[in-house]
Amino acid sequence: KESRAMKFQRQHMDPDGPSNNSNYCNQMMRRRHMTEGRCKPVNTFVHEPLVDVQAVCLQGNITCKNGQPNCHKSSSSMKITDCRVTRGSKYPNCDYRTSQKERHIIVACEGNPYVPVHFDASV
Ligand code: UM3
Repeated sequence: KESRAMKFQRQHMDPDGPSNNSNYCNQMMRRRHMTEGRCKPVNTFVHEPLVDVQAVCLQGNITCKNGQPNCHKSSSSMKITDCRVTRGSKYPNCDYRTSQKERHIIVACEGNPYVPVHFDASV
């Protein structure tokens, strides 16, 4: 079974990206299985080495949007791509807008080793 840590990597890690093309999200959201059953409305890919994203779990500790205490904000800004489903997108034809950004990321971490399991926000 897929662990929460592996699910985070599938949904949010793309260290070698982004290909700077407006179809990035349409392709990646499908390739990473986030368009099965429904179109996942919002999803962020991080274009930094896995070790650098895992290290965020040791950086500034903050409260998550859901009130849990285990969120962490990256001390540096990171290259990310936000994917947001378009108005007019109709399952199973999931259509996304691709936006490249440089932001501090906020992730929730769990376990031993203490690793990212959820992407909370970018700021
Ligand atoms: N989400 C992002 N980026 C944002 C905001 C939300 O990827 O800037 C995703 C993460 C959550 C989902 O999925 O929206 C619901 O909050 P996850 O827990 O599987 O990471």
